[in-house]
Amino acid sequence: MATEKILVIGSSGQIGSELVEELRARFGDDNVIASDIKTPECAVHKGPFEALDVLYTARVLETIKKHDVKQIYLLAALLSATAEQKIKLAWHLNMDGLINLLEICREHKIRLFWPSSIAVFGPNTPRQNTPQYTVMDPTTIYGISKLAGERWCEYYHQKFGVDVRSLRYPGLIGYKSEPGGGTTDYAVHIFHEARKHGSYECFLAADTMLPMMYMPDAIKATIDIMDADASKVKIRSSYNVAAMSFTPQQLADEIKKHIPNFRITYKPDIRQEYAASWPESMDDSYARKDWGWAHRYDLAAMTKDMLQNIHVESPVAH
Ligand code: NAD
Ligand code: AKB
Repeated sequence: MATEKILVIGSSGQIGSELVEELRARFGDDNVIASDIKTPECAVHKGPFEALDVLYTARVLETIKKHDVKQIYLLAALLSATAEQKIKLAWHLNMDGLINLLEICREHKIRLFWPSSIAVFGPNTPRQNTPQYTVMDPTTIYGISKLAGERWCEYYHQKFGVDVRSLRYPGLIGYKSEPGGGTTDYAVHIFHEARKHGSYECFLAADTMLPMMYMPDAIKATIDIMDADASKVKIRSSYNVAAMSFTPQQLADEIKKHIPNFRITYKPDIRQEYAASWPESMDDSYARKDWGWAHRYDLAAMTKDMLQNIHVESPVAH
């Protein structure tokens, strides 16, 4: 049977650039169409690329038809910190982008992956071992758009049978790509600054515990849920997935095991407020039970791998 054609929308971003690389390794370069409003800088994009604005429905449809696309990963969005600065654009992109795609996937029977976030939770959510089903009262426009998006996904699945699959990603950490304007970005920047300057000024407070995941695990979770038998994907809003939780201080202590003179200082900014409303750790037992989710990297393994792969000349540093 021929491999289904896959379209990744938002492929030049932190997740997209690594997801495209892995999808192409698994399914072949020509079967994975990268697309973004921004031209890719990454050498990874050796296969097909389409310049595409997800809000321009006619162009999305033209691309789908041109390549006979059967699966879409929709990654185009504004993340928490950027979204707070551009609330109307964030709502427009994060909501209308999704709704356009749900409608297209309904009409053309396309399987859709759309990521949610730990930002769907809020100050009245239990913060430790946050359950799959619990109070959700997000305080950021990003979190509000993700929560509304989850409801749209479930609605389109229930009413129209759209095969939409979703994960509530925690903060994602990787060395290959730059994070795109989120609150958890410190956990990437810290490694580049540690290598480059031996020090880092953190925009979150020392004891801010957040759920995090190493990018190889996030990519694996994403492809695993898309490849799972439909009967196993029982939750069509979005699944909690987890790997590790740590504070900036704990991450700095782990980095010091490799770079003993590393120094961290703290200057919390507005992002501290967003982080303080999010979970500290997540209960992901539904994902583990339903479709076999399992993470590989904990704090020690992730830190070791990040530092092995980041060199002084690596481009990501803030
Ligand atoms: P990113 O900002 O790095 O990448 C988003 C990409 O979308 C960018 O390349 C951007 O150019 C593109 N884009 C923006 N507007 C577009 C448009 N109109 N049309 C087409 N492309 C457009 O974000 P990311 O970190 O890769 O996140 C991808 C998804 O995962 C988002 O939905 C985000 O909310 C979600 N997520 C990410 C994290 C994380 O830690 N990175 C955590 C939770 C959820
Ligand atoms: C952000 O910080 O905005 C993202 C997320 C947790 O959704 N990394």
